[in-house]
Amino acid sequence: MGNKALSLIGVPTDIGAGHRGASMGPEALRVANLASKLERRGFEVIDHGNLQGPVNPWQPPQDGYRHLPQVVAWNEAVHTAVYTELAAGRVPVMLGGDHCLAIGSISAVARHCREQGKKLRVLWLDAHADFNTADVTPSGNIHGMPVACLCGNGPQALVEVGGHVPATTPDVFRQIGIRSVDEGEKSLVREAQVSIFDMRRIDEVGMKRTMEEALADVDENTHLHVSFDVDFLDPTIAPGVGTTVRGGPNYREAQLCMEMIADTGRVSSLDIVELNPAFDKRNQTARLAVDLVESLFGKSTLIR
Ligand code: B3U
Ligand code: MN
Ligand code: MN
Repeated sequence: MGNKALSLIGVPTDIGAGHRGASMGPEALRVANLASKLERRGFEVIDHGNLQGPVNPWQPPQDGYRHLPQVVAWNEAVHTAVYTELAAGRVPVMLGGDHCLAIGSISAVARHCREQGKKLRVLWLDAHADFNTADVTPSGNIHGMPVACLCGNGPQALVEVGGHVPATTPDVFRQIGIRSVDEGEKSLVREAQVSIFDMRRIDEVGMKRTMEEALADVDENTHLHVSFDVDFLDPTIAPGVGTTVRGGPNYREAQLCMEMIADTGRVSSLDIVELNPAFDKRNQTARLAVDLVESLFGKSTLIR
């Protein structure tokens, strides 16, 4: 891990989600001692506190989207904050918040990479592909749409966050742990040729080979962004999310996944999203997320 300067950015919103409560995620991660645990690992951590944005009006979808203007406002704030930290040479760590915030964070990372001549890779750890559009979404919830929006397939106001359209392209993504893709969404990911390492693939070849393949073309010039949706994890170990999907990676598989990402030494930005304390028990999912993020930043159980 090259860059040891981390900036925590709280994004306390559930504006894109189907359940209330992810807005409490940032505080749950702080209560689970994220900052001090990373400091103990030799990182310099600045906690910038929480971004602010519109409250959740809890309305039904309009034209296929729930809370579109509010989602835009949150993501503009995220984009600015992330771009500022990257420009200052720091590693932004988003404390979410629902997964719609990835529109702001990844558009900022992509902008930074364009300006710096870096190659962008996004590891999307999730049970879901988050590639829905207004036409195919079963819910209107924008946390099911960020990857599509980032690739230019979404409402103009969201596709334009950060100013460059599209913010990025499907080939930068490597999706891992996927096991819930809606019918219409399946055709879209197929058409866009998104690289998906789904749970069947992980079951068949194991997490080691999966991660070797997902990380194959990461090189010296790569900016690696990790978008960690906590529902990636099996619900038996991570109940504190709004949309649990059974059959996710277990503790050891998740640890190996994080350790292999850490081994690249290229992690340069991170989203921790969809943690929902309203569904959690004694903050156990937040503590697990912190444990895994420590591994992502180089904590190793190996004796070498
Ligand atoms: N694909 C479904 C469910 C969903 C997506 N992301 C989450 N849930 N967390 C949808 O509503 O788009
Ligand atoms: Mn997600
Ligand atoms: Mn998900």
